[in-house]
Amino acid sequence: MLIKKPGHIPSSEITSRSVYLNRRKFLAGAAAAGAVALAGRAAGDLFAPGISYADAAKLNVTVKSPFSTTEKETSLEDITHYNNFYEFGTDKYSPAKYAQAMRTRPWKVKVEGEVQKPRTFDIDDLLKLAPLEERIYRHRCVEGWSIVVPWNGYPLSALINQVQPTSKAKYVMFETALDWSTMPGVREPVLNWPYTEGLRLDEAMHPLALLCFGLYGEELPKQDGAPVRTVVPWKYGFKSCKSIVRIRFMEKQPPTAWNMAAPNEYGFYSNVNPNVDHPRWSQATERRLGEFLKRKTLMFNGYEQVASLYNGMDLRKYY
Ligand SMILES: Nc1nc2c(c(=O)[nH]1)N[C@H]1C(S)=C(S)[C@@H](COP(=O)(O)O)O[C@H]1N2
Ligand SMILES: [Mo]
Repeated sequence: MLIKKPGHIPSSEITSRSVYLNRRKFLAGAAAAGAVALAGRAAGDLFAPGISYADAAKLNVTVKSPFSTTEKETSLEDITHYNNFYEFGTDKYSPAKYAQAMRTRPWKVKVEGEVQKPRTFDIDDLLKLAPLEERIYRHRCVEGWSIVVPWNGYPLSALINQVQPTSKAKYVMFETALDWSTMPGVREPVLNWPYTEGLRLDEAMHPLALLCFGLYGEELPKQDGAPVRTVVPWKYGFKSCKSIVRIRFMEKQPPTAWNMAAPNEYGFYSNVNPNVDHPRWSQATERRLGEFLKRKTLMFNGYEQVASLYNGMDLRKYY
C-alpha cells in the first residue's frame, strides 16, 4: 500500500527542491547518491501503518471550528507517510521511519524576547492553555502537493496573549528541536539547523494561525511535528514548523531556515500565491494527495480573510 505512493505523485515536482538543495549544498554526488539509495529502500521497511498511533493519547477536543473546510480530509495514512521533516532526511518517507526515535516527553517550550511575561512551558501545561479545537485546513506545500488535515490545537494568539508582547515586538520567531542523536538529517548541511521560521506579529495573532498538538483527535504523530507545531494555512507548508522548543518575540524580522538556504526562492512571507511562480516551477496548480487530476491553487490557499494583512504590499516583491 505504501509502496504505491510515489506513483500518483509527480515525482519531478516533489523531489525538485530537495534534490536541488542536495546538489547545491553537497560537494559531490556521493551524498546525493546516498540519499537516493535510502529513498529507494525506505518504502520496504517503513513501520507498520498506524504504529506511531498505538500509544498516542486521545486529545480532549471540545470545539469544532467554523474555519474548517468541508473538503474531503486526506487519509491518516497519507498524512503520516508522506512528510517533509528534513531533520529526519530529505525524502518523504524518512520522517515516518526515523522520527519515532525522537523523545517528545519531557518537553519544554521557552517563550522569550520582547514579552512582559517570559515563561518556559512544560508541554502538558501548554496543551491546557486553551480549549482544543478541530480545524480542518488545506495545507499546500511549496513543492506542488496539498493535503487536507483535521488538526487539533488552539489559536496561537491564546499563547501570545499569555506572555504579553511589549510594544517593541513586531515579529515572532520559532525554533525547533535539534538532537544529533536521533535526527540523521541534521548531519547534512541542507539547512542551517535548528530549523527556524518566523511570522509578523499581526500574522501570528490572526485567528487562523494555530498552535497545534494533534490531528484526527490524537496527539501529533512524531513525523508531523510532535509534540507541538504551528499551522499557518494561508502560507506554504514550510512556514508551519514542527517540534517547537523556542518562541522568541523580536523587534526585527528574524532569519528563517529556508530563506537562508535559498533567498531568491523562499521569501519571508511565503503566502500561497498562484500568480507568483517559484523560480524553478509554476505555483498555479497543485496535486491533492489521493487525487489524480491537478487542481488550481487558490490565492492565500483559499483563506482570503487574511488579505487585509497585506494591504498596500506588492506580493511579487514580498514573496
Ligand atoms: N522542523 C521542521 N518543520 C517543518 C519542516 C522541516 O523540515 N522541519 N518541513 C516543512 C514543510 S516543507 C512542510 S510542507 C510541512 C509538512 O508537514 P506535514 O509533514 O505534517 O504534512 O512541515 C514544515 N515544517
Ligand atoms: Mo513543504
